[in-house]
Amino acid sequence: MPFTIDSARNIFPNTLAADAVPATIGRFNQLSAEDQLALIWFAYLEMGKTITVAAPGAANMQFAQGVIEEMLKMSPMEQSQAMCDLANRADTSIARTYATWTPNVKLGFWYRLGELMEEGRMAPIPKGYKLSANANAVLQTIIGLDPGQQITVLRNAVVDMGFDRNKIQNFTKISEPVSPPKEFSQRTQVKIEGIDNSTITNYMNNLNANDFDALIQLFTPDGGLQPPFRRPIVGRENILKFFREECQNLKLIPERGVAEPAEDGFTQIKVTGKCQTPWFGGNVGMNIAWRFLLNPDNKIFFVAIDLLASPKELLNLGR
Ligand code: ECH
Ligand code: GLY
Ligand code: GLY
Repeated sequence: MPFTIDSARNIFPNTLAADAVPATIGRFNQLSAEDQLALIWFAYLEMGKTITVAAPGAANMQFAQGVIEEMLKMSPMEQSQAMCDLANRADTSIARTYATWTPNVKLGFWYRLGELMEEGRMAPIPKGYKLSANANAVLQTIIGLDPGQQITVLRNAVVDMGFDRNKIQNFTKISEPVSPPKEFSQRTQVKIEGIDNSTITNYMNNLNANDFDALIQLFTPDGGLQPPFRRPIVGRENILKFFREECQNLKLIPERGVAEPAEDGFTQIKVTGKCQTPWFGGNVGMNIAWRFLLNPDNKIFFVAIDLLASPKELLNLGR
Protein backbone atom coordinates (compact mmCIF):
# COMPACT_ATOMS: atom_id res chain seq x y z
CA MET A 1 0.00 0.00 0.00
CA PRO A 2 1.45 3.40 -0.91
CA PHE A 3 2.27 5.75 1.94
CA THR A 4 -0.17 8.46 3.02
CA ILE A 5 0.65 11.36 5.33
CA ASP A 6 -1.27 9.54 8.05
CA SER A 7 0.64 6.28 7.70
CA ALA A 8 3.94 8.14 7.39
CA ARG A 9 3.38 9.66 10.84
CA ASN A 10 3.99 6.21 12.33
CA ILE A 11 7.54 5.63 11.10
CA PHE A 12 10.01 4.92 13.93
CA PRO A 13 7.10 4.43 16.36
CA ASN A 14 9.26 3.88 19.43
CA THR A 15 10.51 7.48 19.38
CA LEU A 16 9.70 8.85 22.83
CA ALA A 17 8.37 12.43 22.63
CA ALA A 18 8.12 14.78 25.61
CA ASP A 19 4.49 14.03 26.45
CA ALA A 20 4.93 16.08 29.62
CA VAL A 21 4.52 19.17 27.43
CA PRO A 22 0.95 18.61 26.14
CA ALA A 23 -0.01 17.11 29.52
CA THR A 24 1.17 20.23 31.33
CA ILE A 25 -0.53 22.55 28.82
CA GLY A 26 -3.76 20.58 29.33
CA ARG A 27 -3.61 21.19 33.08
CA PHE A 28 -2.61 24.82 32.57
CA ASN A 29 -5.66 25.42 30.38
CA GLN A 30 -7.98 24.35 33.22
CA LEU A 31 -6.79 27.21 35.43
CA SER A 32 -8.41 30.63 35.84
CA ALA A 33 -6.97 33.47 33.75
CA GLU A 34 -5.54 35.14 36.88
CA ASP A 35 -3.80 31.93 37.89
CA GLN A 36 -2.49 31.39 34.36
CA LEU A 37 -0.90 34.84 34.17
CA ALA A 38 0.57 34.67 37.67
CA LEU A 39 1.87 31.15 37.05
CA ILE A 40 3.67 32.25 33.88
CA TRP A 41 5.10 35.22 35.75
CA PHE A 42 6.50 32.96 38.49
CA ALA A 43 7.75 30.38 35.97
CA TYR A 44 9.40 33.11 33.91
CA LEU A 45 11.14 34.55 36.99
CA GLU A 46 12.30 31.09 38.05
CA MET A 47 13.66 30.24 34.58
CA GLY A 48 15.32 33.65 34.36
CA LYS A 49 17.70 32.54 37.10
CA THR A 50 19.36 30.08 34.74
CA ILE A 51 18.53 31.07 31.15
CA THR A 52 18.27 34.45 29.44
CA VAL A 53 15.84 35.37 26.73
CA ALA A 54 16.99 37.59 23.87
CA ALA A 55 15.18 40.86 23.18
CA PRO A 56 12.87 40.58 20.18
CA GLY A 57 14.04 42.25 17.00
CA ALA A 58 12.59 45.67 16.17
CA ALA A 59 11.01 44.33 13.00
CA ASN A 60 9.15 41.88 15.14
CA MET A 61 7.94 44.45 17.67
CA GLN A 62 6.46 47.03 15.29
CA PHE A 63 3.26 44.99 14.90
CA ALA A 64 2.58 44.75 18.63
CA GLN A 65 3.37 48.43 19.19
CA GLY A 66 -0.20 49.67 18.59
CA VAL A 67 -1.74 47.38 21.18
CA ILE A 68 1.03 48.12 23.69
CA GLU A 69 0.41 51.87 23.34
CA GLU A 70 -3.32 51.34 23.69
CA MET A 71 -2.72 49.41 26.91
CA LEU A 72 -0.31 52.03 28.29
CA LYS A 73 -3.16 54.55 28.19
CA MET A 74 -5.41 52.31 30.31
CA SER A 75 -5.87 52.33 34.08
CA PRO A 76 -4.09 49.49 35.90
CA MET A 77 -7.43 47.72 36.36
CA GLU A 78 -8.14 47.90 32.65
CA GLN A 79 -4.63 46.66 31.87
CA SER A 80 -5.12 43.61 34.08
CA GLN A 81 -8.49 43.03 32.46
CA ALA A 82 -6.96 43.18 28.95
CA MET A 83 -4.38 40.55 29.96
CA CYS A 84 -7.07 38.32 31.48
CA ASP A 85 -9.13 38.70 28.31
CA LEU A 86 -6.18 37.38 26.31
CA ALA A 87 -5.79 34.38 28.61
CA ASN A 88 -9.57 33.81 28.52
CA ARG A 89 -9.59 33.99 24.71
CA ALA A 90 -12.37 36.56 25.09
CA ASP A 91 -13.94 38.39 22.15
CA THR A 92 -12.34 41.83 22.56
CA SER A 93 -10.69 43.97 19.93
CA ILE A 94 -7.23 43.43 21.48
CA ALA A 95 -7.75 39.66 21.69
CA ARG A 96 -8.85 39.69 18.03
CA THR A 97 -5.76 41.60 16.96
CA TYR A 98 -3.56 39.28 19.03
CA ALA A 99 -5.04 36.28 17.23
CA THR A 100 -3.74 37.58 13.90
CA TRP A 101 -0.11 37.57 15.07
CA THR A 102 2.43 34.83 14.37
CA PRO A 103 4.04 33.19 17.43
CA ASN A 104 7.11 35.45 17.42
CA VAL A 105 4.99 38.62 17.43
CA LYS A 106 2.95 37.23 20.36
CA LEU A 107 6.11 36.34 22.27
CA GLY A 108 7.59 39.78 21.55
CA PHE A 109 4.41 41.42 22.85
CA TRP A 110 4.57 39.57 26.19
CA TYR A 111 8.30 40.13 26.44
CA ARG A 112 7.64 43.88 26.26
CA LEU A 113 4.71 43.72 28.70
CA GLY A 114 7.00 41.91 31.15
CA GLU A 115 9.53 44.74 30.88
CA LEU A 116 6.82 47.35 31.36
CA MET A 117 5.49 45.49 34.39
CA GLU A 118 8.95 45.60 35.94
CA GLU A 119 9.24 49.32 35.14
CA GLY A 120 5.92 49.95 36.88
CA ARG A 121 4.22 51.19 33.70
CA MET A 122 1.94 48.17 33.31
CA ALA A 123 -0.20 46.53 35.98
CA PRO A 124 1.94 43.87 37.65
CA ILE A 125 0.94 40.47 38.94
CA PRO A 126 -0.04 41.59 42.48
CA LYS A 127 2.78 41.11 45.00
CA GLY A 128 1.98 38.14 47.19
CA TYR A 129 -0.57 36.75 44.68
CA LYS A 130 -1.40 33.31 45.96
CA LEU A 131 -1.73 30.62 43.32
CA SER A 132 -4.50 28.07 43.77
CA ALA A 133 -3.34 24.60 44.79
CA ASN A 134 -3.81 23.34 41.23
CA ALA A 135 -1.87 26.23 39.74
CA ASN A 136 0.92 25.68 42.19
CA ALA A 137 1.08 22.02 41.23
CA VAL A 138 1.36 22.97 37.54
CA LEU A 139 4.09 25.49 38.38
CA GLN A 140 6.07 22.82 40.24
CA THR A 141 5.74 20.49 37.26
CA ILE A 142 7.06 23.18 34.92
CA ILE A 143 9.99 23.96 37.22
CA GLY A 144 10.89 20.26 37.15
CA LEU A 145 10.98 20.02 33.34
CA ASP A 146 14.19 20.38 31.36
CA PRO A 147 14.74 23.84 29.84
CA GLY A 148 13.76 22.81 26.28
CA GLN A 149 10.43 21.52 27.58
CA GLN A 150 9.91 24.56 29.81
CA ILE A 151 10.26 27.03 26.95
CA THR A 152 7.97 24.88 24.79
CA VAL A 153 5.25 24.99 27.45
CA LEU A 154 5.60 28.77 27.71
CA ARG A 155 5.56 29.22 23.95
CA ASN A 156 2.46 27.08 23.54
CA ALA A 157 0.66 28.92 26.36
CA VAL A 158 1.36 32.26 24.66
CA VAL A 159 0.40 30.97 21.18
CA ASP A 160 -2.95 29.67 22.45
CA MET A 161 -4.04 33.00 23.96
CA GLY A 162 -6.31 35.51 22.18
CA PHE A 163 -9.63 35.16 20.43
CA ASP A 164 -10.24 32.04 18.33
CA ARG A 165 -8.90 32.85 14.86
CA ASN A 166 -11.35 30.45 13.23
CA LYS A 167 -14.18 32.73 14.34
CA ILE A 168 -12.70 35.81 12.66
CA GLN A 169 -13.90 36.75 9.20
CA ASN A 170 -11.41 38.05 6.63
CA PHE A 171 -8.57 36.75 8.75
CA THR A 172 -5.14 38.06 7.71
CA LYS A 173 -2.08 36.85 9.56
CA ILE A 174 0.49 39.40 10.73
CA SER A 175 4.02 38.15 10.43
CA GLU A 176 7.49 39.62 10.87
CA PRO A 177 9.27 40.32 7.56
CA VAL A 178 11.36 37.54 6.04
CA SER A 179 15.05 38.40 5.98
CA PRO A 180 17.14 37.27 2.99
CA PRO A 181 18.95 33.94 3.17
CA LYS A 182 22.51 33.87 4.48
CA GLU A 183 25.34 34.61 2.05
CA PHE A 184 26.95 31.42 0.79
CA SER A 185 30.27 32.39 2.40
CA GLN A 186 28.50 32.56 5.80
CA ARG A 187 26.82 29.17 5.62
CA THR A 188 27.69 26.18 7.75
CA GLN A 189 27.58 22.50 6.79
CA VAL A 190 26.27 19.87 9.16
CA LYS A 191 27.89 16.47 9.56
CA ILE A 192 25.63 13.62 10.67
CA GLU A 193 27.15 10.39 11.90
CA GLY A 194 25.65 7.48 9.94
CA ILE A 195 23.96 9.62 7.26
CA ASP A 196 25.31 10.68 3.87
CA ASN A 197 22.00 11.43 2.13
CA SER A 198 22.16 14.78 0.30
CA THR A 199 18.48 15.60 0.89
CA ILE A 200 18.94 15.31 4.65
CA THR A 201 22.10 17.41 4.80
CA ASN A 202 20.60 19.98 2.41
CA TYR A 203 17.48 20.17 4.59
CA MET A 204 19.58 21.03 7.66
CA ASN A 205 21.94 23.40 5.83
CA ASN A 206 19.17 25.29 3.99
CA LEU A 207 17.10 25.69 7.15
CA ASN A 208 20.18 26.96 9.02
CA ALA A 209 20.78 29.46 6.20
CA ASN A 210 17.13 30.68 6.14
CA ASP A 211 17.11 29.58 2.49
CA PHE A 212 13.46 28.60 2.44
CA ASP A 213 13.12 28.66 -1.37
CA ALA A 214 15.84 26.06 -1.75
CA LEU A 215 14.52 24.15 1.26
CA ILE A 216 11.00 23.76 -0.10
CA GLN A 217 12.34 22.25 -3.34
CA LEU A 218 13.44 19.23 -1.30
CA PHE A 219 9.78 18.34 -0.61
CA THR A 220 7.33 16.51 -2.88
CA PRO A 221 4.40 18.76 -3.94
CA ASP A 222 2.05 16.82 -1.62
CA GLY A 223 4.62 16.46 1.16
CA GLY A 224 4.00 17.05 4.86
CA LEU A 225 5.88 18.52 7.82
CA GLN A 226 4.78 17.87 11.39
CA PRO A 227 6.14 20.31 14.01
CA PRO A 228 6.33 19.16 17.64
CA PHE A 229 2.88 18.52 19.17
CA ARG A 230 1.06 19.71 16.06
CA ARG A 231 -0.84 18.26 13.12
CA PRO A 232 1.07 17.88 9.87
CA ILE A 233 1.25 20.89 7.57
CA VAL A 234 0.61 19.54 4.08
CA GLY A 235 1.60 20.84 0.63
CA ARG A 236 4.56 22.92 -0.49
CA GLU A 237 2.72 26.24 -0.31
CA ASN A 238 1.63 25.74 3.31
CA ILE A 239 5.01 24.42 4.40
CA LEU A 240 6.81 27.36 2.78
CA LYS A 241 4.47 29.74 4.59
CA PHE A 242 5.26 28.01 7.88
CA PHE A 243 9.02 28.28 7.23
CA ARG A 244 8.75 32.00 6.55
CA GLU A 245 6.48 32.69 9.52
CA GLU A 246 8.01 30.51 12.20
CA CYS A 247 11.43 29.20 11.23
CA GLN A 248 13.78 32.16 10.82
CA ASN A 249 17.16 31.95 12.54
CA LEU A 250 16.78 28.50 14.00
CA LYS A 251 19.95 26.51 14.55
CA LEU A 252 19.76 22.81 13.82
CA ILE A 253 22.59 20.69 15.21
CA PRO A 254 21.91 17.12 14.07
CA GLU A 255 24.29 14.57 15.55
CA ARG A 256 23.57 11.05 14.30
CA GLY A 257 21.10 9.03 12.32
CA VAL A 258 20.04 5.82 10.66
CA ALA A 259 18.69 5.19 7.16
CA GLU A 260 16.78 2.11 6.07
CA PRO A 261 14.62 1.00 3.16
CA ALA A 262 10.82 1.24 3.53
CA GLU A 263 7.97 0.01 1.28
CA ASP A 264 7.62 0.98 -2.39
CA GLY A 265 11.20 2.15 -2.78
CA PHE A 266 10.86 4.79 -0.07
CA THR A 267 13.60 5.38 2.52
CA GLN A 268 13.03 6.15 6.19
CA ILE A 269 15.63 8.12 8.05
CA LYS A 270 15.76 9.10 11.69
CA VAL A 271 18.17 11.78 12.86
CA THR A 272 18.64 13.01 16.43
CA GLY A 273 20.39 16.08 17.75
CA LYS A 274 19.81 19.56 19.10
CA CYS A 275 17.90 22.62 17.99
CA GLN A 276 18.28 26.19 19.23
CA THR A 277 15.74 29.01 18.95
CA PRO A 278 16.88 32.61 18.39
CA TRP A 279 15.04 33.52 21.61
CA PHE A 280 17.50 31.60 23.79
CA GLY A 281 20.44 30.84 21.48
CA GLY A 282 23.06 28.49 22.92
CA ASN A 283 21.43 28.77 26.36
CA VAL A 284 18.86 26.11 25.53
CA GLY A 285 19.56 23.08 23.37
CA MET A 286 16.33 21.24 22.69
CA ASN A 287 16.66 17.47 22.19
CA ILE A 288 15.11 16.73 18.82
CA ALA A 289 14.36 13.82 16.48
CA TRP A 290 13.65 14.26 12.79
CA ARG A 291 11.77 11.32 11.24
CA PHE A 292 12.02 11.59 7.46
CA LEU A 293 10.28 9.54 4.78
CA LEU A 294 11.89 10.07 1.35
CA ASN A 295 10.30 8.95 -1.91
CA PRO A 296 12.25 6.98 -4.55
CA ASP A 297 13.40 10.31 -6.10
CA ASN A 298 14.97 11.28 -2.76
CA LYS A 299 12.33 13.98 -2.10
CA ILE A 300 10.82 14.51 1.33
CA PHE A 301 7.30 13.07 1.42
CA PHE A 302 7.10 13.53 5.18
CA VAL A 303 9.13 14.77 8.10
CA ALA A 304 8.09 14.83 11.76
CA ILE A 305 10.01 16.94 14.25
CA ASP A 306 9.71 15.62 17.80
CA LEU A 307 10.79 17.20 21.06
CA LEU A 308 12.32 14.22 22.86
CA ALA A 309 11.39 13.04 26.34
CA SER A 310 15.00 13.00 27.57
CA PRO A 311 18.61 13.24 26.39
CA LYS A 312 18.74 9.44 26.52
CA GLU A 313 16.39 9.40 23.50
CA LEU A 314 19.16 10.98 21.40
CA LEU A 315 20.72 7.52 21.25
CA ASN A 316 17.51 5.69 20.36
CA LEU A 317 17.77 5.04 16.61
CA GLY A 318 16.04 1.65 16.56
CA ARG A 319 12.56 0.94 15.33
C1 ECH B 1 4.74 37.47 31.64
C2 ECH B 1 3.63 37.33 32.70
C3 ECH B 1 2.25 37.41 32.09
C4 ECH B 1 2.04 36.34 31.06
C5 ECH B 1 3.17 36.16 30.12
C6 ECH B 1 4.43 36.69 30.37
C7 ECH B 1 5.55 36.60 29.38
C8 ECH B 1 6.09 35.44 28.94
C9 ECH B 1 7.18 35.38 27.93
C10 ECH B 1 7.55 34.15 27.44
C11 ECH B 1 8.53 33.90 26.42
C12 ECH B 1 8.74 32.63 25.95
C13 ECH B 1 9.60 32.29 24.80
C14 ECH B 1 9.58 30.99 24.36
C15 ECH B 1 10.24 30.51 23.16
C16 ECH B 1 10.21 29.21 22.82
C17 ECH B 1 10.74 28.70 21.60
C18 ECH B 1 10.69 27.38 21.21
C19 ECH B 1 11.16 27.03 19.91
C20 ECH B 1 11.20 25.76 19.39
C21 ECH B 1 11.60 25.49 18.10
C22 ECH B 1 11.73 24.24 17.53
C23 ECH B 1 11.99 24.16 16.12
C24 ECH B 1 11.80 23.03 15.40
C25 ECH B 1 11.76 22.89 13.95
C26 ECH B 1 12.75 22.12 13.32
C27 ECH B 1 12.65 21.79 11.93
O1 ECH B 1 13.47 21.01 11.38
C28 ECH B 1 11.53 22.31 11.10
C29 ECH B 1 10.91 23.53 11.67
C30 ECH B 1 10.59 23.43 13.18
C31 ECH B 1 6.03 36.98 32.27
C32 ECH B 1 4.91 38.95 31.29
C33 ECH B 1 2.87 35.37 28.87
C34 ECH B 1 7.84 36.64 27.50
C35 ECH B 1 10.38 33.37 24.14
C36 ECH B 1 10.14 26.31 22.10
C37 ECH B 1 11.56 23.02 18.32
C38 ECH B 1 13.91 21.57 14.07
C39 ECH B 1 9.38 22.52 13.39
C40 ECH B 1 10.22 24.82 13.62
N1 GLY C 1 14.66 37.36 19.59
C1 GLY C 1 14.24 36.29 18.78
C2 GLY C 1 13.26 36.58 17.67
O1 GLY C 1 12.89 37.72 17.44
O2 GLY C 1 12.84 35.65 16.99
N1 GLY D 1 8.68 26.94 15.97
C1 GLY D 1 8.47 25.85 16.84
C2 GLY D 1 7.36 24.91 16.62
O1 GLY D 1 6.65 24.97 15.64
O2 GLY D 1 7.16 24.10 17.47
